[in-house]
Amino acid sequence: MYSTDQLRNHFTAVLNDNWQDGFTIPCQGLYPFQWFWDSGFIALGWAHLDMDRAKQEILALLKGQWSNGFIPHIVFHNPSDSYYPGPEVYRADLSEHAPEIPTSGITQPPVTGFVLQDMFRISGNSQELLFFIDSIYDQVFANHQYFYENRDPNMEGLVYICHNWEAGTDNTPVWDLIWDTFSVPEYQLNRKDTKLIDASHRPSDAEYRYYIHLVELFKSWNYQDDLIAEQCPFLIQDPLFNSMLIASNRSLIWLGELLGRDQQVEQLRAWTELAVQGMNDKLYDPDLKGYVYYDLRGERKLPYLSSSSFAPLMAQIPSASQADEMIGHLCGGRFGGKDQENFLCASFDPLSEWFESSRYWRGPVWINLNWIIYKGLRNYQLNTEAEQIKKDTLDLLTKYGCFEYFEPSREMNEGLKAGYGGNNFSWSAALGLDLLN
Ligand code: 9YW
Repeated sequence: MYSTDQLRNHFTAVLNDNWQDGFTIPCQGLYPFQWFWDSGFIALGWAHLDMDRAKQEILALLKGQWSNGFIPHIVFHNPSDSYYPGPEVYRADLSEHAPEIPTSGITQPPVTGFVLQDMFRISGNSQELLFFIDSIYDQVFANHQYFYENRDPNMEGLVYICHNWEAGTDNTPVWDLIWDTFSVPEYQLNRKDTKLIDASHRPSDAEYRYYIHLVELFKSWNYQDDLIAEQCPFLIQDPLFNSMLIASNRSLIWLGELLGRDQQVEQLRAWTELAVQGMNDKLYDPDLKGYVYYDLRGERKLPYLSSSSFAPLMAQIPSASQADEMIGHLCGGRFGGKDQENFLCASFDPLSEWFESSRYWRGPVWINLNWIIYKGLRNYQLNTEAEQIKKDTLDLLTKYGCFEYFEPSREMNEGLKAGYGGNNFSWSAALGLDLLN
């Protein structure tokens, strides 16, 4: 057990070790570049320690932004052969919008907007930080504009993701239902992750072939959004992704008002209003009492609960009564367990036959989702549940260290190694720091 000071020192050491020249890698070996949503969570950690590094983190991400506003999920700042698939697989240069610096060609949940508002709060509302935010506001706005103008073909306020890696929750069991709708060639994979991490804690090769196949399709279409919308077999409206976009809209509105950006604020308000309505009309499942995915290609709801089902709380999307229904799953519910035998919050419904407690996004607890849910519960003054998830998060980090993901069962945790994936993982440290402050 660590004391709070030791824990803070440990989190700080992890971030310092993972800092490269101007940005932070998620984890040594496993993830040697800069990832989109990682960079946001990591910037929050830096904001508590060194605001200049937090700013550099955001600027480094924006170096990878495409001319159409798109922000890729990986910016390959430096060469490394410890990760697959690298820039030579993505071939982002096939797009007329790609920048000079090599990037991937898919995106991730857009967290930058709300991270900037949090950085401003952590800075004590510093005028200098507001100047910084003003200097990059147009770029972050352009990213939201890209989403609403290119990824909402039915004008419902809900944007789609076209690749499982865009979700951030790479192999949630729900994607299996999509993989069942098409087949893919026997690609030769060059995986590095399974050489570094126990393969039983990672997605299977069969799943990776689907991931690579989607990238091959995008390349054959030169990453043109209209062709992706018309033909991609994976086209999903994701409650987590849309919640991050809406939470960021709200922050850009708040910051935009301070900065006198009336037109952009008006546009953001219009997107947000439609988006909240879309989330509640289409993605809330009253029987399951949570938000679920919608498969646009198959025109069907995918009615399964995961930790993503609770993310809308952070973007203030549910009504107070919906929020009350949703939290029935946490303390004493299917996620926490009748006697709270699970740490909050498993990444997939622990009572589902598809739940796997140690495999990546099929069950383990992830610190960033816990942080998102904690923030959401606080928005609704659901303090008992908020304190439980905060305690569970810090307990896991204290007991096992800054792992990438964790075993949800408390019983299995006793005496066993229950931190999985990469160790000294940046967002686990950064968000741990944020929770301690
Ligand atoms: C991959 C970097 C990324 C995260 C994702 C997580 C994992 C694997 O690691 O993705 O190869 O990109 O699922 O959310 O951003 O930490």
